[in-house]
Amino acid sequence: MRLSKYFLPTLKETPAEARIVSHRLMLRAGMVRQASTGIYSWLPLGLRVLQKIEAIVRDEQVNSGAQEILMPTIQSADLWKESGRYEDYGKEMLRITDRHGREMLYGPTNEEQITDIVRHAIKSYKDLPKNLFQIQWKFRDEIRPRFGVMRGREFLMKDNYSFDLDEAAGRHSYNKMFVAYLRTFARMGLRAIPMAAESGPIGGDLSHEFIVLAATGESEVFYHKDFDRFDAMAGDADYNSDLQPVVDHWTSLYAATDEQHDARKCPVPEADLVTGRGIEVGHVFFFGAKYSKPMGAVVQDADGNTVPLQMGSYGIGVSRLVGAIIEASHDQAGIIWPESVAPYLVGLINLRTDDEGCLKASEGLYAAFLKAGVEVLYDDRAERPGAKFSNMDLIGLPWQVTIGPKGLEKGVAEIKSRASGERTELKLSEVVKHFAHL
Ligand code: P5A
Repeated sequence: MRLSKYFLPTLKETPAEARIVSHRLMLRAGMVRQASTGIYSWLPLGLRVLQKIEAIVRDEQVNSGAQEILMPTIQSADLWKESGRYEDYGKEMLRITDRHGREMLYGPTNEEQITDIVRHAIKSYKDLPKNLFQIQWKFRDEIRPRFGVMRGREFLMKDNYSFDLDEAAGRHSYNKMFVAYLRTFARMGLRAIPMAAESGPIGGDLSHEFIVLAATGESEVFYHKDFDRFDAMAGDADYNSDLQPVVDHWTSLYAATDEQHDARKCPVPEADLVTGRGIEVGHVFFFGAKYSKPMGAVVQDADGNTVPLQMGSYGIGVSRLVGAIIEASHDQAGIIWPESVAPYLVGLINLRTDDEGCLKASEGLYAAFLKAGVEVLYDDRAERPGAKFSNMDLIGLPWQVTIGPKGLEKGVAEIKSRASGERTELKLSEVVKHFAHL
């Protein structure tokens, strides 16, 4: 993409309404624009990141054996009356009446809707287990929408739902998601710590939140200092094997959010306890028959008995992750995207559009990048070098490739790593090959 043509409405000033760094940087880098309180439009640069995150989430869901579906955003209130949650959900639910006076709602989550689908389709233990996921917009009329996309009213969630015959099988499905979440967040360069959590309006008595540590996180968190020595990956555990040891390993050390933590009962001596802040990027629940029983989602077991399905639900805040990744990875100059979610891998900068040699070399490189399938944003604008550099630093692409008259005399381009700031030179003929291999 040529920057001269790109719709990238960056801001010079720091917007006054943005209180945390990710919100400020997303507005300044032209990634999103607020439409109304807690509701955002995604502009080209922001949407690319959102889609990269979505792709990783999807890939890890599919790897774990889950199947993708897409449910509507608007639901009928009738289903929620069946489960008993219609009244309980309170003001956070956006309620709508259609032209026939029917009560509808914009889904804040989809337990009822998926239970309705499954109760009509699954009748026998032979059809189990099943795990269905979607990546779909949700609406929660949050009392305090804030921090940009981190606590929005409309937000993108990956939600999935597992269906099993008995509790042991349900627990295995829960463990699979636990492992899938560890892998998902690690691929985005995040360290997410699973913490025992309250299940709140979703229900059930087994639940973990996945928390990314960040100074600006909404939750106060308490965890054992040895977490710092845990490696980020969940290993290469096979999804068909017993995953309880992996889950036990990750839950062996104390970790709790302020909702759960009680200083008087905390088993960790003060000297070993770290207090910090965190962002909840995922939340998993096992709630057995909470929805299947009142909604009549039952199957026949091997002995011909009718039993309610054992269910769990699992959420990842896809749009929240865009903010969380920025909170975890930025500096004074702007965003530092991990390669896996970067909107483009390379920012190509032509320092002198008025110099024929620079123009020719830059255009040549740009064409070669495109041919090699390297994602590149090409600053071909007639701007000052300083403005170009600060713009590239702000939007945070992992690599900057600069063409200038001095380098060209030696036949080289300058390569800068956004993360380390380290600069090297590469022969022009080597540049595309170098990035095509990353
Ligand atoms: C699990 C999937 C659920 O809704 N039902 C379906 C369960 N869980 S949850 O914890 O309430 O939400 C899952 C994740 O969604 C993100 N999230 C939000 N992101 C942005 N703005 C919000 N207002 C918001 N609320 C929830 C979080 O990442 C949460 O872990």
